[in-house]
Amino acid sequence: MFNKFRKGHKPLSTEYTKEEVLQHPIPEHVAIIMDGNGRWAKKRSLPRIAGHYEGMQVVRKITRFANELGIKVLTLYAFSTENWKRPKQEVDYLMKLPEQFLTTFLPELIEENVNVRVIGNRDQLPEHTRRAVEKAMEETKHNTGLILNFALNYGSRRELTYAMQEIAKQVAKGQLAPEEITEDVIASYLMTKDLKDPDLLIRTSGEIRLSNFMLWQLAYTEFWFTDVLWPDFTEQHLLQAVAEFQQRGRRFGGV
Ligand code: V07
Repeated sequence: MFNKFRKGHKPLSTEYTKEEVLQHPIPEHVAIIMDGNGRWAKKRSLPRIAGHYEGMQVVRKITRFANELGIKVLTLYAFSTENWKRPKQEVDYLMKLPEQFLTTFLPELIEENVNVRVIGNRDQLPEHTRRAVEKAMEETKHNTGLILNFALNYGSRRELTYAMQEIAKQVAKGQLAPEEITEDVIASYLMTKDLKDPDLLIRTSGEIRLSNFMLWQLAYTEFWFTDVLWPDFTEQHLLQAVAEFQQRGRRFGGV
């Protein structure tokens, strides 16, 4: 209580240990908007792509730790449908990261029983990127450990639009009555159909918005925002997010 604040006015947040956090229920599905890679690089007078590279190393580190904590699904927003508007050379570099990540880390992810998945439109990806992610999905599809789910060329409105088109086709064919369109039916047309909704959403880098990420799936999710830039994100930050999640009462609109 008395030392909750430093001499200045920066809140001194509590450090948590893994053991402490493991004494309470762990969120099953954690989703992360990994923002701040470009800003991290700019602060160091490095090109933006250096920030993306560093961010990729943090993905590996946090994946390992999430698995250790017993998190079942980790969804990472790697590339949005809006990210194509960035300079071509940055997009070209970003499209090499899935391969680079998988070339470096797939053997150890397999060793750790990780199941790699991708949500998003793969058809618009460069051939080399699509092949790398499809190979990883194929090689890990029977793994029963952490589901490492990358949102790659993902946009939530695009996902919902596509779902509505598919449902409308069923209705037009007379195979589905409008009254039969339930929440469960809609969820079954989304790219996350095999996953439970996220329990916890983390966004780094101080932006307090969703940026077209999992709009349907985040309806009851707890949000945790931090000013920390993604390349500076550590295991301790994840522990902090999970610990605060554990302290919040979740009532699903009930009492
Ligand atoms: C990307 C690194 C993390 C920070 C955010 C932007 C840059 C890992 C992947 C990836 C994607 C699919 C896959 C395996 C790895 C990735 C992109 C960007 C486009 F199957 N990191 N990372 N993909 N960054």
